[in-house]
Amino acid sequence: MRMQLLMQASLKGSRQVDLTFYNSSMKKVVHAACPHDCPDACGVLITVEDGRATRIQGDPAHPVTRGFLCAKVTKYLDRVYSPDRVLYPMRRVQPKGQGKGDASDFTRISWDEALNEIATRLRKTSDEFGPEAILPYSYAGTLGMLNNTGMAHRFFYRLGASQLDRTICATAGGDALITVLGRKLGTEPEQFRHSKYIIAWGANIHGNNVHLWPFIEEARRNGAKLVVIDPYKTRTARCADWHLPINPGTDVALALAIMHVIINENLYDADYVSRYTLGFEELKQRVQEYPAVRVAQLTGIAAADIEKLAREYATSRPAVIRVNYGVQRAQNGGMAVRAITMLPCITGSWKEVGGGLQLSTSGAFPLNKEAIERPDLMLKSPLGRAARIINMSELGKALTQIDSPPVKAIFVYNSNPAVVAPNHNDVVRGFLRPDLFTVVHEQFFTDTAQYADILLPATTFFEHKDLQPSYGHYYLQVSNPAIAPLGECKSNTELFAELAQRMGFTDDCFRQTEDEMIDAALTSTQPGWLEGVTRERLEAEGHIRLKFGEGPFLPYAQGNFPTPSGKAELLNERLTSQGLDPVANFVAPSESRHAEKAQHFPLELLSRKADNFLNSTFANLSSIQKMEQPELLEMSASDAQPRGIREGDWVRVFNDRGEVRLRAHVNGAVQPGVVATRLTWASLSPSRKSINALTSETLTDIGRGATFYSCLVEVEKESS
Ligand SMILES: Nc1nc2c(c(=O)[nH]1)N[C@H]1C(S)=C(S)[C@@H](COP(=O)(O)OP(=O)(O)OC[C@H]3O[C@@H](n4cnc5c(=O)[nH]c(N)nc54)[C@H](O)[C@@H]3O)O[C@H]1N2
Ligand SMILES: Nc1nc2c(c(=O)[nH]1)N[C@H]1C(S)=C(S)[C@@H](COP(=O)(O)OP(=O)(O)OC[C@H]3O[C@@H](n4cnc5c(=O)[nH]c(N)nc54)[C@H](O)[C@@H]3O)O[C@H]1N2
Ligand code: SF4
Ligand SMILES: [Mo]
Repeated sequence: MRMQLLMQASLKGSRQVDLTFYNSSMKKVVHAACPHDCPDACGVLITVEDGRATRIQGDPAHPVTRGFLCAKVTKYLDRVYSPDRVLYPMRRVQPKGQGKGDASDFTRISWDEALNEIATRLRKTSDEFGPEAILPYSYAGTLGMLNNTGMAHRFFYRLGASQLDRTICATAGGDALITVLGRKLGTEPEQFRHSKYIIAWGANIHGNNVHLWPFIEEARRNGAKLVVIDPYKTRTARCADWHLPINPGTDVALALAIMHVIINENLYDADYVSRYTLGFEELKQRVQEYPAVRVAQLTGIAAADIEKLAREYATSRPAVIRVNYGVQRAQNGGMAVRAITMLPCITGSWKEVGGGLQLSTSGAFPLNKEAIERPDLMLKSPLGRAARIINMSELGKALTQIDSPPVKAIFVYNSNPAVVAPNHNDVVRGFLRPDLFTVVHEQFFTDTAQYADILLPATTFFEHKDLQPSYGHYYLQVSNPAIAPLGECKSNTELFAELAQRMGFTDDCFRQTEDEMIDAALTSTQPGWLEGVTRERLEAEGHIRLKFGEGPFLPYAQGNFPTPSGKAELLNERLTSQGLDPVANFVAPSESRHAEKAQHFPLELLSRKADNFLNSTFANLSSIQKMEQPELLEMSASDAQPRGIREGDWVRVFNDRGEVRLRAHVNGAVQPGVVATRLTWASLSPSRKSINALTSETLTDIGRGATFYSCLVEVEKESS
């Protein structure tokens, strides 16, 4: 698939398009798109000289990227050309868990050997145990549409492998948003500059969504107020006008209390509510159970502050909420997002430029997923039906408990489950099973790679082509390859196309080129907002804004909610069948300060993402490590003192699932009762264990998601 490379140079905003080949001696600038799991989906310009990338910069022409990149991707050349890249296929030679846990446990083999061995093992597993004994495990290493799903989905569907329910990040909030709005749409980032009141709700904008920040700064220069609701004092919180440190997992109560004030003080938009919402009377009744005085006790936020927040939010116009996924990593996170999403529906702020709410914009891209993923291929598999579904947030259980059939082969790509999956100790126990055949396709020798039987080298986005949507803005991009693949790296697309041939899958879709796949993704029977968007245009223009008509995008200004009722569903009876409240209510997470378990493990642990890593990605690069201290456990003085813990002491953080070692940092980042640390590679942490040794496989109320932020622990000073 080394095809002609389309290059683009940006000269004072005008773009020149030229065709050339790899290894051209010319200096050229290639347009790509950052595929990492980040709402910003930046437009990227890569300078290539003599076939080697020499510079990376943000595309100045991209209206959200605006010419800059985050600190980690600014250093991307270090990642692409890192001496630690996996460059060749490898086979394990030391028994799992008995070697050094590094590349010396492996020997180099050819692609031919690797693919033959994988095909043979998968066939054997399928014959002996049925194809559902094979489990693909992938998440968001790349969000480029081709390499995120594409050939891999086709391959595993055709094989009849177990389906993976990809719940580890966003299903609680995403599904909850849909219960109110019908679709994952939200305020476009460019409109934030027009807001007068901005709430960052469980949203670490400075760290995780940095391209929204300049729009917020612009709004603030024009008098807007920024409020942050987060149990952790993020950099965003430190820069804000008002930080409300909330007790973890209590946001649903806060949102209901805000609506209590807004409704009882008649601050809602009666006209908008009556025309465009369903269930306002039921909501009105429900919020009476959430007066500010009661909710103050749950949230730790003073009643007067709750009332002030409600009044300011309802009367400042326009007011916008950036709610991010942090809120929905609590057990009751679905209900929290549901209740927060109701706020602009009762104030009517969806009508205003700079109003509304953003959780995700991903529902706006009408790409032809069926054509890219081909779920129909399951019918051609030996099963002849849809395969069973395994929840990725219960990987530990899947590898150690499930039978009929047990998981006998796991194929990991785009993910590092030996770090990111909850209940790490069970996950590792599963990966150590000698009878489990494990394939890992990776760019680096990650913690998960340590458990591979066959390790395969993967390209980075510098080395392959893709189609890049976004979950934080409304621009679609094509990402062009800038350099030839390093070593013997193959993209996910190439790998699964070749493996399909070895398996004897003759379906035409396994022979599609990247360009044909992109064309297929753009051919929708209902192009809607993609009207007129072609690959050729994307290649020529770099990015294209979805076509919503002229002017700012206001999807719900006149209702038009894509829900079954056509209205914003403040009451959703379909929730009742799932045993949930059809409006919204507060149920304390089973791991929170309100739970019985808190008697033994009284501290709420937030194992957050590092601002300069991306989940576990980047954690192994020395130039990036300098910016983070993931070995720290941040805690308040009032929790440290009674435990005899002082700044810099090594501590044991534990619960009934596991323990890790960290170094105490007694600062003002968290309130009493909360401790915080950052996600990093297990092999790079002091106890060589992921922080997820402490988190559980309990699932969220809505969306079967992971509950990383509902986690109780105790901390004690390490005896010296
Ligand atoms: N630099 C960087 N950027 C990233 C990532 C990264 O790892 N690093 N990850 C990417 C990914 S995968 C995602 S999903 C997005 C997610 O981006 P965010 O949703 O912003 O993700 P989190 O960092 O999990 O959570 C945001 C904030 O929620 C807070 N929080 C935790 N519990 C609660 C609670 O109960 N209530 C409230 N109100 N707040 C709470 C956390 O302290 C955190 O500061 O970011 C993406 N961008
Ligand atoms: N304790 C705790 N745990 C968490 C979270 C948390 O906040 N706290 N966050 C959760 C969230 S929101 C998420 S989204 C998940 C993230 O879970 P993952 O999506 O597994 O995230 P990463 O750790 O970034 O691992 C992605 C891996 O994919 C690889 N990769 C990148 N591009 C490619 C490619 O093109 N091909 C192949 N084959 N591989 C590639 C990268 O090198 C990297 O090792 O983690 C979850 N886990
Ligand atoms: S990680 Fe996010 S902010 Fe950084 S370059 Fe990629 S898309 Fe942009
Ligand atoms: Mo995520």
